[in-house]
Amino acid sequence: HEEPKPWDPDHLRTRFVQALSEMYRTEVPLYGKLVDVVNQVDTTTLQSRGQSLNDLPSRFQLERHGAIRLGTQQEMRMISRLFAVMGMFPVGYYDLKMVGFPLHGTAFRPQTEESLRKNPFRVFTTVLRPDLISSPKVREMATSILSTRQLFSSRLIDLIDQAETSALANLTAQDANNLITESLKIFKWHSRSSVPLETYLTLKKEHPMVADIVCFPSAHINHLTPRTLDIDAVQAGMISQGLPAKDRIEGPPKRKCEILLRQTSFKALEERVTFAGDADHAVDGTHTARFGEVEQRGAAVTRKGRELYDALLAKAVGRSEKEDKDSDKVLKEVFAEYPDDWEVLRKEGLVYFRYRVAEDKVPVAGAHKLEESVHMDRLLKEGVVTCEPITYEDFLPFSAAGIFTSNLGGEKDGGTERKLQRTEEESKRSRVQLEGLLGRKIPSEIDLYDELQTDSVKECQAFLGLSEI
Ligand code: OOG
Ligand code: NI
Repeated sequence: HEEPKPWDPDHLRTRFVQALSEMYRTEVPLYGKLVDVVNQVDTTTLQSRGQSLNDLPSRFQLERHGAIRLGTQQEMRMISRLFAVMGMFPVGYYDLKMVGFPLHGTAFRPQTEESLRKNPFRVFTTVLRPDLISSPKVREMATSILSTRQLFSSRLIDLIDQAETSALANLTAQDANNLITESLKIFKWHSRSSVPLETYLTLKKEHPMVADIVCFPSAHINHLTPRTLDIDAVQAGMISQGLPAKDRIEGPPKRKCEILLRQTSFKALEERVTFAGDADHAVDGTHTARFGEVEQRGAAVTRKGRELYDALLAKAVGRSEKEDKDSDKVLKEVFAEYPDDWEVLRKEGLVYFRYRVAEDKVPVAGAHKLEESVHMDRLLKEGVVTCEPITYEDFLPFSAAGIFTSNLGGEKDGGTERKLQRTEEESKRSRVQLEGLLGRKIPSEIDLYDELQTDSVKECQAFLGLSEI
């Protein structure tokens, strides 16, 4: 067993999420409580399957996602360089204008199967789009305040520069420790706002997100989400422990074959903040931004599977608005149309699978040696190849909107449009802008799953010496 090198990106990522989780536990004690509920639920769930926590793949041990909101393009560029050092790269474009927020972004996460297996930590990272702030006065105010913010210490910038340019072997374990410590500062909560209360209120009136982004010296992480095996039980557990849970779970309804992502949260805390004033006239106030979230991850769906999901979700939303019925009941009814059997999901091309040769069955496979091509269905039937659904590693913007909205406490004033909008053409343009900023294409998550599936089929094909599967 070899010690990981201090600058191994997968190792750095794991150390970083461990440190972040510790920091967040002290900052938001309810997060610690939620993690405890998740551990209890997962232990019970596993017991009912005759298993224990140790039977889970190691990636489950500390599986988290976080979210941060940045203010400027420079900040976005720098964070992408930092995340790259930790083996996290942009995947998927999320245009939150679609759900009424003046932000867009991407998820930074590991992209390879191997890195994901070690630790799939991901950060949903958005950046403010001043062009979507409708009031010129507020836009000017926001950009001018942000122009002087220093999110990254000069020490951190040096370390990132070094990690990019010199051989990683030249960097010491101490440098790696410093990288973690300096990085945490970006995500840390500050109870002291960098602006006076009046400025805060003006920005908040425009959009609460704008105030959250602009008024603080850091990009405080606004939630750190654990993954659970049974989100319905966690929801019930949160309620019974008196955590201020949101009233429904976002995403698909409970199914036998879980797909995509189901999420719920507890309401954002109202936190004390001191606002800047003239030297001795600092003013106390509050800010609401940080909340708790938990998720259950299911299978990655294909484009066809995603279209079906989006269509059924829209149908369910439409119906429950019209009929004024319990939305979970409607969701369940509408999703009866979504096949709920792995073999059907596979054959209809709705879900992505990872195929593997069952090596102990290879003598049987030998029987196919001389054949040009064998259909996958036959290999699976004979047990020569096995398959398992690929886990969905990404996000669902409409679920995010549901969670955002439950945390905004129904505030509806302000000029920035908060209604759902169709913005496909525009989205394409803003995506290209973000790609320009990051200096790389943002792969679509679906293309990555597709590649994973295709590669796994090719591996089987090569192993079995077949010309085609
Ligand atoms: C981003 C929310 C997105 C999720 O789970 O969908 C997200 C934010 O609050 O800034 O984390
Ligand atoms: Ni989240």
